[in-house]
Amino acid sequence: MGTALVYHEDMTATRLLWDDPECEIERPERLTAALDRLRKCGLEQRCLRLSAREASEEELGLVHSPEYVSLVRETQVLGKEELQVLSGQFDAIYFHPSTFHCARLAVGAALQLVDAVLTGVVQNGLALVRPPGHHSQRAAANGFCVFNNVAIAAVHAKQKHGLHRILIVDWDVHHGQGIQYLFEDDPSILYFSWHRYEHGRFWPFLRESDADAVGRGQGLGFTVNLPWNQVGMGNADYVAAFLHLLLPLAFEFDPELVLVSAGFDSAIGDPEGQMQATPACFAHLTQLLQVLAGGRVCAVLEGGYHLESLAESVCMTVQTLLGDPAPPLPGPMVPCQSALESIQSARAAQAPHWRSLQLQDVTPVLTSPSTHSPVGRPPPLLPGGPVCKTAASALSSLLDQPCLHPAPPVCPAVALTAPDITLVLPPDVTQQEGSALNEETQAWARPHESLAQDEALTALGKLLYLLDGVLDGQVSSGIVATPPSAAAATLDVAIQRGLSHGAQRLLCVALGQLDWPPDLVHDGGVSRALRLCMYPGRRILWLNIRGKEAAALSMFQVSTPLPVLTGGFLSCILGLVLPLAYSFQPDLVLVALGPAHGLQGPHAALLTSMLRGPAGGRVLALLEEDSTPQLAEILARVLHGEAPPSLGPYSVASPEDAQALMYLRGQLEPQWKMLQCRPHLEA
Ligand code: Q9C
Ligand code: ZN
Repeated sequence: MGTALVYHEDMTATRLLWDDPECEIERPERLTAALDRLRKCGLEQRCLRLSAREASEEELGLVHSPEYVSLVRETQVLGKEELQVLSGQFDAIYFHPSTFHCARLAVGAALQLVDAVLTGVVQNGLALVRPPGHHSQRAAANGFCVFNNVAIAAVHAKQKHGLHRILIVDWDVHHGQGIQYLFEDDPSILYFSWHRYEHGRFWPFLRESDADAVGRGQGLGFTVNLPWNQVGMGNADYVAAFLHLLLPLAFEFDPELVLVSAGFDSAIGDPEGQMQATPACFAHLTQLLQVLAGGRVCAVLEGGYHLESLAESVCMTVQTLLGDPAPPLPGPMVPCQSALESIQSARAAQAPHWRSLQLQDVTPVLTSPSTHSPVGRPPPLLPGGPVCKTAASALSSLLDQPCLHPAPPVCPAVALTAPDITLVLPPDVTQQEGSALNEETQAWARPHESLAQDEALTALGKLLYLLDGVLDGQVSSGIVATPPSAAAATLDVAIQRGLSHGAQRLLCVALGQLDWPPDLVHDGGVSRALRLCMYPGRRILWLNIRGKEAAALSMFQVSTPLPVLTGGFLSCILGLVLPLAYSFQPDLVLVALGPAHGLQGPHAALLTSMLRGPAGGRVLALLEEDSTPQLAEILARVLHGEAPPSLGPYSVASPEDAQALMYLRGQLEPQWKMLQCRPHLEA
C-alpha cells in the first residue's frame, strides 16, 4: 500500500493584493517550492497523485456555520478595496477573489486523503494545500486560515467512515486554537499541539494555549497543549516531547486514524517559529506516528514560511510516509531546560486523565511567579529575548546539499539459515543467499565453542555477509536466524565485527536470557567487554530487557527485568529504550531475541520498528532458528517500513514495573539526556 499526494494547482491562486507585512509570508510559492523539491528528489513520482476536489458546502458545514460559509462565498465577487476591509475584521487574514475556491479545494484535498486511506487505496499520505486551516473557527477566519481543513476531515472520518478515535497531531509552530475550540469537549478526538508561546507573549496570545488547558466536560484530557516558552527548540526537544508526552497518551488512546496538522514553521529558518529543528526531525516525528493506528497517517499542510526549509521538511515527511528510514539527526541529543519544563508541566496537567502518566514522577515544576502574569497580555519581549540554544548554525549548508535523498531506497534483506522455510515478503525485500568466505567465518567462530557445529557456522557466515551489507549501505537492515545454542556467541561476533567494520557506536538490545556475552565478561581479569567500555570512544551500549535484575552496571550496560507482556513493555520502549537510543545515536542497532524472550510478534515488531529511528534504519535483528516464520516475516515488514500490528487494548504497567523503570531512569538520566523529562532542580 502506497502514499497519496493530494494537490491542485488552483490552490496557488489566492494571494495578498495589498501591503500587509503580517500576511505577506503566506504566498503561492510555498506550494510550488514544496512540489518542485518533491519532483527533484524523485518522491512525487513514488506517490499516488490525487487531484484535489472542492469540498461541498455541506462538508464545510460539518464545522462551520452557514452564515460564515456564505460570508466567505460572497468574497468571490468583491473588489480589492472591499476585500481589504472585510479582511481587516479578522486577525491575520487576507481574502482574494479565489480564496473561496482555494479554501474549498484545501478542505476537499484533506477529505480525499482521508477517504483514500480509510478505504485502503493507500496506507498514508500528504495533502499539499493553501490556505491552511488550524486557526479557523466555526464562524471566523484567523491566522491565514479560512476553513478548518483538518477539523472537517476528522468529523468526516467519524461520520462517513464510522471512526471512534482520531488523533490530531499539530506540529505547526502556532497553536491551532481553531481545532481546540471545535473539539474541546469531544473525547473521540485527541488534539495535541505544541506551539511557540513565550508565556503568552506570542501570537495568538491566548491563555488557553497553556499546558493547563486540557479540554472540558467529557473531553477532559483530550486537549494536550505543549507551550514552548523559548525560541530555539531543536530536534532533541521535539523528539523528547513525542517520547515523554504525546506517545504515551497516543498509545493509551489507541487511535484509528492519525491526522497531522503539518505546519513546517516549526523548522529551522522559519521567520515565524524561530526554532532550530532540522528537516530530518520531521522524518523522525512521522516515523514515530506511523506506529499508531496501523500506520494510517494523513498529513495536511498548515504553515511553513521559509521556502527552502519548508520544501526540505515536506520531502522528509513524504519520504518517511513512503517507508524509507529517517536520516540520523545531527548534533548532540540534549533537550534544553526550558523544553523539559514545558514537557513536565504538560505531563503534570495531563496525569489525572491518563493511566500511562500515573505512577510516573510528574511533580509540577516550580517556576518563579514573575514569569507569569495572571491577567491580560504580558509585555512583549525585547528582540533577542531568551533563546534556548545558541543562534542558528548553518541552515544553508544543510539545505544546499542537493542529494539528501538516496533514490531508489535501499531495502532490507532477510537471511535465514533454514532454507526450507518460505516467507511471504514484500516484493522488494530480498531473501539473502550470500555468505561470508569460509575462512573468515571460521576465524570469527574459533574462540566460541558454541559456534563449532555446521548449522551455527552457516548462520554466522550469513550474518557476517549481511552485517557488511548493512554497514556498506547495500541493504538498509536485515534479519538473521541462528541456532538457539549459538545465539550469545553469534551476537558477540556481530558486535566485534560491527565495530571492526566501521560502526562507531553500536547499540545492542538483547531480549530474554542473553547476558552480556559470557566470554566477554569472564575471560579473566579485564574482559574485552570492559575494555570496550573503557575505550575512549565508548562504543557499545548494551541493553538487556528481561535480564535478571534491574541494574545499570555502567552507563553502557543496562539490564531490566520488565515483564514484556504487560503495559510495562510500552513504557519501557518509550521511557527507556528509545531515549537511550536517541541519546547514544548509534550507527547500528542489533536487536537480539534470545532464549525465553517471551515477546509476541506485535511486541517484537513495535520494538524493532521504533529502533529504526535512532540508527538511520540500520537495524539487524537476530532471531532463533526455531522461532516461527511469522516472526521473521513480521520483522521483515516493519524493517521495510510497514506499520507494526496493534498491541491490542492498552494495559498499564504494574507498580513494580513502573518502580523498576523509574529507578533505572534515575540512575541513567545524568548521562543519557533524552531520558530526562523534567528540568534539573538547580536550573
Ligand atoms: N509574528 C499559520 O501558520 N501572525 N498561521 C503572527 C507574529 C499570524 C500563522 C505574527 C501568523 C499566522 C497557519
Ligand atoms: Zn503556523
